[in-house]
Formats: sequence, structure tokens, C-alpha cells
Amino acid sequence: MEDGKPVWAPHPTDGFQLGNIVDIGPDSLTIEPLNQKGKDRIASTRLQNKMSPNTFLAAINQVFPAEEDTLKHVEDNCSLMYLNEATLLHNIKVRYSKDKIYTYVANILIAINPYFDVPKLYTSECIKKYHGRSLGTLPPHVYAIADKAFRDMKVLKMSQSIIVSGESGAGKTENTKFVLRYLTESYGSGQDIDERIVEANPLLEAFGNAKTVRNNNSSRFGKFVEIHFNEKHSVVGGFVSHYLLEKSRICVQGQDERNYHIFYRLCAGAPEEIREKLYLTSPDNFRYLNRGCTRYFASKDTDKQILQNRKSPEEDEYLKHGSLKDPLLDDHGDFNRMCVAMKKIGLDDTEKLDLFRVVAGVLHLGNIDFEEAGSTSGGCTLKNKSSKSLEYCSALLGLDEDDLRVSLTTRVMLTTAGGTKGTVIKVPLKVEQANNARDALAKAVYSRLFDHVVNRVNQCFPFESSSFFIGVLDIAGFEYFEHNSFEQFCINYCNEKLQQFFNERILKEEQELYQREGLGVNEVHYVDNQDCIDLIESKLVGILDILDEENRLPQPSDQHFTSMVHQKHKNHFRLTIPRKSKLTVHRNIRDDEGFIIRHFAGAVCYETTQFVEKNNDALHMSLESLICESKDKFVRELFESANNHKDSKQKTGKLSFISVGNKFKTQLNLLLEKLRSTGSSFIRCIKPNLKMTSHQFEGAQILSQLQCSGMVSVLDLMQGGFPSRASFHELYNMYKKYMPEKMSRLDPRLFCKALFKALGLNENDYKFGLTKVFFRPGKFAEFDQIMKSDPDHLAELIKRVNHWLI
Ligand code: AD9
Ligand code: MG
Repeated sequence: MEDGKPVWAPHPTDGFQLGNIVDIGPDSLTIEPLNQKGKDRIASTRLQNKMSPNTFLAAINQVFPAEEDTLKHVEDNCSLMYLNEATLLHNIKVRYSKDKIYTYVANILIAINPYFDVPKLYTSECIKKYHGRSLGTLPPHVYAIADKAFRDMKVLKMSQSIIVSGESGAGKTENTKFVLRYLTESYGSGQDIDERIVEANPLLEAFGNAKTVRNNNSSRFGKFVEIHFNEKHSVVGGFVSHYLLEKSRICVQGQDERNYHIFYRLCAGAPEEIREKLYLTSPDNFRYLNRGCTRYFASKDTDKQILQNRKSPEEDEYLKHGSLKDPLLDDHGDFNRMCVAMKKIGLDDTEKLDLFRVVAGVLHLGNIDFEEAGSTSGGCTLKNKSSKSLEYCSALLGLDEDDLRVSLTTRVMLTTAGGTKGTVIKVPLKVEQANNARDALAKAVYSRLFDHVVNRVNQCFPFESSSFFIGVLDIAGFEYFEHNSFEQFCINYCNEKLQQFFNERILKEEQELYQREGLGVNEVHYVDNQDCIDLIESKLVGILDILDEENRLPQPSDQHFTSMVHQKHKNHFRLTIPRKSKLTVHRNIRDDEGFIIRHFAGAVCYETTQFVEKNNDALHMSLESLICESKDKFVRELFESANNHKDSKQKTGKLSFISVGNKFKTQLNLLLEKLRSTGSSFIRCIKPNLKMTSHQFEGAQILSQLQCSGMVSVLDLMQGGFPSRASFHELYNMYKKYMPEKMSRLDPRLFCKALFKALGLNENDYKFGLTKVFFRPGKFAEFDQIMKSDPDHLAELIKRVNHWLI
């Protein structure tokens, strides 16, 4: 970087702004912004501080050289002259403004969510265009990645995986669906199976997606969808694995968020006879649905219409309190679409009703309310008005009303008191404990139902044998909220593992490319995050095992667990106490209320309240035996099949405990083992703005996503090698006009050789591959500058070239 050359300097909302360096200090630069917007902002703050207007200071390591032509954009970011986070951000910004939402960084695809249907981007014609075409021959596209996976599978005779990541609302699920559709439409068997793989999604989404403040259709579970192929490379079946359904949502939702779609769809869309059978009314009448959600008030016109045709007390209610009906979502239509999908994947009416019955059962369970019992027992009883809910819930879940009442209000314990081992006593529960028992039962029932839905989906595309698969991973990216709990801890742990895999692969790919091009370079450095992974998953001392240990104590507590974590990792580089956080929001947390982990994508403070509870998947004994002995075969089987997986269930004396964290660890390690055995491609999805709207590029926010997804580290990693690359053809076309006539008659490779020789470039700065020249960081730009800027130098050069040619 030099005085007077345009540079990218930090900008609070845009991420970066163009400026000129006007002064160079020991570790900072004085920058004058090039555009008026920046100037105005700085001028006003500078004037306030009585400093010279129109310039500002920036740390040297936050200022990056800019490309000369700032309107230029490239399909592969690596073909830019300057490879840094600012030019990457700018390149995708220019492309986004032209509705080009996909960009490559080498083989990694960056996908920005357009928040509107980009015309003709996903048509069948477009699908056909990408068949068999290598990456880079057509504009960047998710189809190109899908086709690369297919071709790699075929040529390398190796299964493939496509890892789609990004924050909530970034477009992971949509892109995953595009991949599945591309593969089934292009390489399907032409039979039912192809359609089923695509149609399984609406069903999974009905039960596992919900409206959140970040995404109206947010997946609250992770999934790995495998499409299996026979030896002739034709689709033979599929398999879905799922991870970590968010269970807390079943009972409570945050402000302006909803429960899982299925609840509302069933209430809104089910035909009258089903609604009657399931005792369903409007969502407003169910506790699990009517909190958290925004209430929408109809427009005046609609009000008038309702007043005129007023038919039911529900509509009176609606006028008074507004409705839970979300204007952005069409629950009624979605119900019908879901039923069509269910039919297509082969679910019959009985199976459909089984699912609906349990969903309704959960809703009625949620409406059971408790009050303190008048007696001295300290226990509680059901409120009178809950008797109907108890009746409906029992009927729908096949339970005995009295048994359900007793199981919700008392707890059976095995006692060793007085030396008589194993005496059963019934302990009355307080109102709050009974509420917890009810919610625990609801969560257990619904999550088993979700497991069943996934298993059922898997039965509809079975395969006897397969030669290869292409797996698509759609799992939440790194999360960092104001309050972070066990869910964020698990998802960020998962992202550490995926990041490590990403590093391994990208590094390997870079090295393979160097080898293929015959460059003979071996070393590319990157920061390994194994220490962070160990901190979480090591045997005994890892956070997950410390948590399990806590769960096994007779009286586990979140504080004790937190103190143990700090005690065991006092001087761990990756772990620190909340008080040390620079962020004020974390200073309010006591040391035994949380910990901070320095993740690859940034430090996150976890608040550990409820870690112990959230880590335990077991129901208390009376509820467990109640539900396992349900008269309803379907309900019984939900629990039977789940209880067959005893590997993560541990019975220690009277304590029954199923570790959520360690189950996830096992699943994750299996997943990574699988990923490591395949070839891989990566899609990094980016959310352009928080408003979820089209044509709005919030630079700073996007930059932070690029950092969190490891893209900035990829650039760093490439910087350690030969990041800028240009094909011989490209260089030939760029520079032939500067060279003597006879030189342009050379073939492009020889042309470049001659040019470089004549220039006397340092041989450590570049390498000739078979098809491209590879440059050390910044060297391409240097070379370009010599070619373009200095006429005397150029004349001298031409003389030398002439000499060399002779
Ligand atoms: V979450 O982690 O499950 O909360 P995702 O899966 O990353 O999230 P999703 O794919 O659901 O986000 O995308 C969010 C919304 O953006 C979709 O419902 C679409 O309305 C919109 N979207 C995403 N990608 C595209 C696209 N390529 N074209 C048009 C899109 N709209
Ligand atoms: Mg999703």
C-alpha cells in the first residue's frame, strides 16, 4: 500500500469504505475517505473533537489495498489482484447489486440470500445447462456445486458431501433443496423415489421448522440428507439423519416467535371432522401457542366484514384481542400442501391421523393447570377448568386420566431410607414442579414424534444396496446472541468440528492444486482449533463430561458445574471467566453463572443456568412408565423404539439420566467420520440484512458472517501460499497490447515465460503451473503495476524482451 493509492478502510455500517492514505504512522494510517457519505460522517465527529476534518485514523492491519477498478466484479474471487476481506466483501457486493447471488472463492461457493425469486435462476432449463459442466465454465451456481459432487463421485468413485452453512435465515435450507432437486432431476431413476426425496422436506419442515425473529421458516434441527446411487450412478434411495431438535420451543417461545408450524397448520387447516376428533379449536386457546407470539389485528375493513357476518364467539375474541394468525404465513394453505406431500411420500390416512393425534395431545397436555392443594402436604392439584384438557389429552395419548393426574402431581422415588433399599414413595409436587413435569412430558412426546417422522420419511426411500452417496449437511452455523445457553454451546461445538474439517479440506485442496499444477510447494499454514474441541469433548476433563458428572450427582447444580469447569481449566487459552469479558453485557454474570469460550469465530459467553436440566433427556420415573404403558399402540411405540437406544442412557442407582450433550458428541463424531470418508464441497450462505428484504446489502453485518464462516481465514490461509492466480490466456490478453508485435505471436504460456524472464521477477514470488501462474500475496499487483504505470520502465522492458527473444 502506498500514499495516494485507493485502499479499503473500516466503516461502521458498510464494513469498508474506499479512501486514500494521507499519512503513515507507526501502527496506524490516516485515511481520507473517497466518498462524500464517509466524509460527512467523519467531518462531523472530527469537528466535535476539534481535529482536522475529512480524515480519520485506522489501524494498519484493518486497511487493505483496493482493486483499481472498483466497478469490476469477478466470478471467482481468487482472480482478483488483491485477495483480502475488503475486496471479497466488495466483489460480492457488486455482484449482489446485479442479482448475481453466487460467487466462488476457489471451489467454495458463497451464496447470498436474495430474499426474492431471482428470475430464471432455478428453472429446469437452468438445471440442464449445468449438466456435466466443470466448475467455472458457467456462472457460479449451487447447481455447479451439485454437479461437481456428482462428477467427482463418478470419476473418483467416492461418495461426496456438500456442507451448507450460515446463520439463521441465510438460505441453507433453500440451497439444500436446490441441490436435492438438481440431483434427483438430473440423475434420478425416473421413479417415485426421486419425487419422494424432494417431497420429504415439507413434512420435515412442518414438524421441525418454526417462525423465529430471524427466519419465518427456521429449521430448528440439523440434518444430513444422503442421496444414494447405484453402480450406474442412478438414484436408488435416500437417508436423513437429524440432530438436536430445539425442544424448549415446544413449551415456550421467545417474543414474536412461534411454535412448530404443524400446531398452527393443524388448527387452521384440518377438516372439521378431524378437528372434532382431536378437540381442536383456534391456536389462541392453547398455552403452548398463545404466548410469545405477536397478535395481529385485522384491518378496519376486515373487522367490518367480520362484524357483519359474525358467527362464533371465537370471532368476538378475535376482534377484542387480535389473532395469532400470522399475516405472512398461510397455515391453512400450508396444511393442504403438507397433506399432498404426505400422500406423495406414501403416508396413509391412519398414519396421518396418528401424527395429528399426538400433536393435538401435546396441545391439550399444555393446557393442564395446577394450583396449590388445600391440604398440608405442600402438593398441588389440577385446577377445575383443566379437567377437560386432562380428559382430551388422556384420550388422545391413550392414557388413563387418573394415572396422568397422579403422575403429573407426584413423583415416585426409590428410597434407601432406614436401610430398606428400594422402597417406593410418592412425593407430592409443588405447582412449579408439576408445571415442569407437564412440560417435560410434552417435550418428550413431541421430540419422539419428530424422531418418528424422520424414521418414517426414511422408510419411503429405502434402498437395498448402494455404491455411493452424496450427502448434504444443513446445520445451523456459529451462533452468538445476547444470551447464549446450552443450545448455542452445542451448535458452536459442532461448528468448531466443522471448521476443523473445513480447514483440513481447504488446506488439502490447495496443496493438491499446487501438486496438480506441478508447483512443488508443500506447506500451507493455518490456525488449528483442536484445543477448543478438546476443551469441550475430552474424556473426563472436557466440558461435556464435567456436565455429565454433575448430572449424576444426587443434587446437581448449574453453579457447581460452572465452578468445576473453571477449576479444571484455570489457565486454558480458550476459556475465561465472564468478568474478564470486555463486553459489558457479560459483566453482570457471576463467575459461577457462566464461562466464555474463545471460538474460532469469536468469543462467546455462555450462561449456564439450565445446562444441567437441558443436558438430561430422561423423564422422571412415573411419567416414563405412564407413557410407556399407553393404551395407544402408536404412542407406546414412539417410546419403545427410543428406549431401545440405551447406549446414551445411564442408570446410576435411583437416578435415570440420558445425556443430551454426549449423545450429540457421538452423533457428531459419526458424522465427521462419514464426512472425512467422502470428497467435500462447501457452500457458505450469507444473510444480506436483518430486515429479511431484497436488495439491501448491510456490509458490516455481512463481513462478520464472512469472518464467522471461516472465509476470512481461508483468505489468510491462501495468503500463506500462492493466492492470486491467473491463467496464461488471461495474462496474455491483459498485456499483449504492451508488448512488441512478434511477442504476441507466442503461445500464451511462452508469452508469460518470456515476459517474466525479461522483467527479472524474483522467482520466489511466483510459480508457473501447467495452466496458470501463481503469485505470492501482493505480487500479482506489483507485476501489474510495472506493466501499466511506468512508461520508461516499460520501454526498457520491451528492449529486454526483444533481446531475450533473439
Ligand atoms: V435457519 O438456520 O433454518 O433459521 P436457513 O435455513 O439458512 O435458516 P432458509 O433457507 O430457510 O434459511 O432461507 C430463509 C428464507 O430466505 C426462505 O424462506 C426464502 O424466503 C428466502 N431465500 C433463501 N434462499 C433463497 C433463494 N435462493 N432465492 C429466493 C431465498 N429466496
Ligand atoms: Mg433452515
